[in-house]
Amino acid sequence: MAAAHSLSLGLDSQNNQENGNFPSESGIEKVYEKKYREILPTLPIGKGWMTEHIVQYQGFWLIPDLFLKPLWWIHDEFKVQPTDIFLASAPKTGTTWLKALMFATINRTRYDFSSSTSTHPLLNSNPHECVPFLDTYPLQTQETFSGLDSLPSPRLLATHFPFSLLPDSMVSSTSGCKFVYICRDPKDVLISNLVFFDKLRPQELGHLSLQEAFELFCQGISNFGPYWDHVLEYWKWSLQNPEKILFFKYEELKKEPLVVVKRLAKFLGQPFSFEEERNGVVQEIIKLCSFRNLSNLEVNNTKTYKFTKDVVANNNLYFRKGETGDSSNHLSHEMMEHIDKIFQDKLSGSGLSFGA
Ligand code: PAP
Repeated sequence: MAAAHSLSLGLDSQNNQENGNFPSESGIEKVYEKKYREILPTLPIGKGWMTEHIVQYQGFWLIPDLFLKPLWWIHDEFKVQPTDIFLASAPKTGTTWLKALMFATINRTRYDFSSSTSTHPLLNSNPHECVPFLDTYPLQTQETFSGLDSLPSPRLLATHFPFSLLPDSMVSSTSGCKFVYICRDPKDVLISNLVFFDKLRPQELGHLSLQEAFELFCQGISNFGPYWDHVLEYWKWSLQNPEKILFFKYEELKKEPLVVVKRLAKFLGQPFSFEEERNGVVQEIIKLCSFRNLSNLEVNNTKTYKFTKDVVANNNLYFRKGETGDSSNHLSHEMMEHIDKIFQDKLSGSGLSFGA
């Protein structure tokens, strides 16, 4: 996979600097420029899904100019608070849905969400507005991490970074903070990734075909992939630290949302009271965060969600079908079997499996 590297592959951070992708006052572009230029040429290159190329950094595939400097910055500058709650996930596994559910659950006494005059943020904002991504925060907001200090406690933050790339300050058992991880059947993850990133892929790069995406995915080359390693690392961590990380599948949430949301609230230290359950609060939260409700939001334009500095995501981008098993409408029987086989092998002996 490794290939002759060139800084003229659209990965040139000089462009970012000129585009002002990083907060100028932080000096991040200067602080990490030397390191970036030294490390970049040493990294294996693979075909990108949204960009021309992605690089393999410490075992995982990342879009370098979007994620390398921010990763280093997180390590050096991000100050964890013991009450922080992190949503961790690989892309297209249910992050948006879980962001909404966690935000609604944690803030259920703060915002009224059932009356017709409700001003609940989830009624006019994309869930990505309500729960920021740590990974892209500096790029999206042009702010330093101190901007996150104004979030009410507990802060809800999200990351697509794999477990092994996170700083000790976040994952150490003494840090106090908690993690919730969601994963999803790899076949559906592949299709959801392909459709999503194809929409963000610059026209001049042409489309990524289903066959290409399938082959890349099976080689582990996807954003924040290999997907199996992303899942396995968090899975193993959850077995060792069940009080620190709650691990579940998108499919479980689809099948039994009531059970999962109650488990979530309990894990986050805010279990639903008997009265709340009797009054249907859990059902209200599930309804507020349903695919139907979130995908039909009249998102407040003044708070349009930025995917990166240049890409302003519209609300619909994050809602396609929201079903389990849709990949069978796209993948051949052989492709599905092949992916199932890879994941059976990779997850073998771990106690985790995806329904084949
Ligand atoms: P992200 O990594 O860009 O944040 P993420 O939210 O993890 O994406 O995944 C998007 C998937 O979740 C989409 O799946 P699909 O492509 O198979 O349709 C999206 O439709 C689905 N999704 C988003 N919101 C919901 C929801 N409320 N209920 C069920 N599925 C949802």
